[in-house]
Amino acid sequence: MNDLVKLTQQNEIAIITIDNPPVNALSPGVPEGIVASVEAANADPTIKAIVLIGGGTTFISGADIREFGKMTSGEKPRIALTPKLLIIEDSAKPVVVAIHGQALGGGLETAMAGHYRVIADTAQVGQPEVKLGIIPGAAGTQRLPRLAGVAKAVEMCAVGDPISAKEAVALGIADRLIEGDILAGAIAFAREIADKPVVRTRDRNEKLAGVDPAVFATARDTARKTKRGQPAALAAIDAVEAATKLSFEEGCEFEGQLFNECLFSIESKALIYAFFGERTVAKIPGIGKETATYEIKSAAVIGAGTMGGGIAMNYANAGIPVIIKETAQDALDRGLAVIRKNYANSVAKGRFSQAVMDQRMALITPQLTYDGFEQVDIVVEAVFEGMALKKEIFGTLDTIAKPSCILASNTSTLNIDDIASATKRPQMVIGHHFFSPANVMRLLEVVRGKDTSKEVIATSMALGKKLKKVAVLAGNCRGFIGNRMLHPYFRESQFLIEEGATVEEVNKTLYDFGWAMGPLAVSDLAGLDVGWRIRKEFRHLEKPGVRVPLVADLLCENGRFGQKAGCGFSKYDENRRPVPNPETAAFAEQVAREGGIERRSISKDEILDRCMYALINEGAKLLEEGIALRPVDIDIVYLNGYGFPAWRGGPMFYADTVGLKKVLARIEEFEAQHGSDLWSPAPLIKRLAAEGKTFSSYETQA
Ligand code: 3H9
Repeated sequence: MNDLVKLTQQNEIAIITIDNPPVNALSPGVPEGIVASVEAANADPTIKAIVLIGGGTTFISGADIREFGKMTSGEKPRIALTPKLLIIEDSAKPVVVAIHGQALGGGLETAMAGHYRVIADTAQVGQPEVKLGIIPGAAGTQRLPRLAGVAKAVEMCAVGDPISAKEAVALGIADRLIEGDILAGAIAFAREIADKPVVRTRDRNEKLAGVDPAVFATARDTARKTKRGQPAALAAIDAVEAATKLSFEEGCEFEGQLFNECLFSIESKALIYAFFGERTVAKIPGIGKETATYEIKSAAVIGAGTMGGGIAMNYANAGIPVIIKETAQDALDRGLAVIRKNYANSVAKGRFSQAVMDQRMALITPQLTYDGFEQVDIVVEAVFEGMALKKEIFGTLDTIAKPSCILASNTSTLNIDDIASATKRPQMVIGHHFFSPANVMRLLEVVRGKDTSKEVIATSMALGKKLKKVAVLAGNCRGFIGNRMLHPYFRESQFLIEEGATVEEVNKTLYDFGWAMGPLAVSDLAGLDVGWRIRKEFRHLEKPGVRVPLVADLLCENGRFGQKAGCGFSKYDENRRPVPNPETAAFAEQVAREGGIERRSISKDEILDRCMYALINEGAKLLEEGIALRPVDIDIVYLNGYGFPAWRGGPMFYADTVGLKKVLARIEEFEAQHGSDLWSPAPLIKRLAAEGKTFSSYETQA
């Protein structure tokens, strides 16, 4: 029919195949090709039924997301998919949709416009639009409740997670589960139903009646909590509710209005930016697809603490056998017990079976020696942050590991080149900075040293994907991307309490902005002693006369190490709920008194700007230094490792939405008040602001 959609025939069955790799998105030409094929099949008297299928590995992954930006910029009119789907649904000959891989968003909407759906047992279907800050825009909110029932449609449209083929059949979204060849199964099904009268999904109203209004109220409550700041979730619920109150046509009209409002929102722009950003960070300038990679078939982790155990789980989850080494039996036993407990929790929650847990546990070999290290393809060191110990370990590894073995350190702050200097193969040494809990958090900072080879970097990025992480490449500096930026952000949060803000005000302001937790709450959770230990190690680098935050140190000196001690910036009750800690206020007053700091009441705006602009200013410096390749790398680090709200796109995207001129003006105000050592504006911000540009216009210098 066109380059993207082919019409072929097997006896009395027409086969429409979408051929738009890699994921058969509904790019311009695809919906038109499907419609033209349906019309041609209807006009052909030899055809009795139609099969619609995706070529390659999947059905349709949804609308072409790249088109949305063109629509909001006015370059293109809004995609009008709904009327095209009506033509499919109005086909006089039955349309059987064959789903393999994924039917997502517009893909599921297209499938639901068919009269029947058969589904491969490994396939998934879903309405993930809410994750892009929009709602289904091609009658998904109207047809899905007619097939799956209202409660499930609300959940699928407001939460956005896909469901399995089995569940799709159980719910009535699909009519038959196919094991084996999906096309053959679809053709056989089409022959069975070819002579039956067609029933349009939009006429199937049985599941819309008698819905308990609590379904919508509960979903709205959940959405307000779990999708804070994201109006699309509430809009999706409104649109599904409309299906129970309005005719199909009116419901589609209402859905269309809400879709438009969402599409033009800043939240949607941010989430779409984040979607493509996750894929952009995998592309490293100068390290193309032609770069050779090492095969990683086995691994070893040194250290069975929280990080080491979590890292070992990642390897086992990916089916890679992993040795986990400790120095003492009791530490090894403790580490293994934690791993076992984590897996058992997942089994109890139904995430996977006991058999899967057994397989994963069997891939983990606990031991106290370096036996077998000569065979593994990668070693990840995850011992505590001390340079001397790390160097000793890397020196030992250098004598044991095979030449092609990658030597990775999970350090969060230490210099990778210094660690590499303990070996005779610095080209094989790299940072693999996982985030706690390492079996849960998606971010992996891959830190390149000055001698790390391209092949080792390419292997690390590919390995990240295999371990189901979002791998972001960072340069070597203290704290790399994430923790280096966090330093001034945390600094300001403490300065604010020294100057008169309360812990609760600081935490709430940043939480209300959208962060998963306020900065002082994060410090308490991570453990104040961690930073205290690092500060002691780096004290010699502090510039005399420059103000440093002191409250956390005072808390640590008094054993207030944060949540684990029941007390840090806040106190924690038996349910780990924070309550104000009067000691913190007293320490803050003491620091202010001794340091000649004036105490005053501080506005929410100042709290937000001081913390956010400290973060952004440091991010700009990282770009200038080449530590971060592109603003999007910083944003993806913050979205996946630090609880930054995805619907704000990340710190650098947020700065663009504020406007760099405004950001710069505020940084200059803070510089005047607090001095250039703390607040000198990044030259990059000055330059971009002067040129009227944004971070998104920044071209990598790599
Ligand atoms: C929608 O449908 C709205 C409707 O209601 C209609 C309104 C009118 N568009 O992720 P991968 C690219 S909204 C354009 O690495 P995987 C992706 O950027 C949409 N491009 O593969 C990448 O490009 P590159 C609702 C897309 O196997 C390449 O394909 N649908 C799209 O790990 C490979 O992707 C969704 O939200 C797209 N829709 O995962 C689904 N999808 O190679 C979004 C992918 O240049 N997609 N690309 O970097 C996904 O969740 C995953 O891509 C998928 C495959 C699970 C499909």
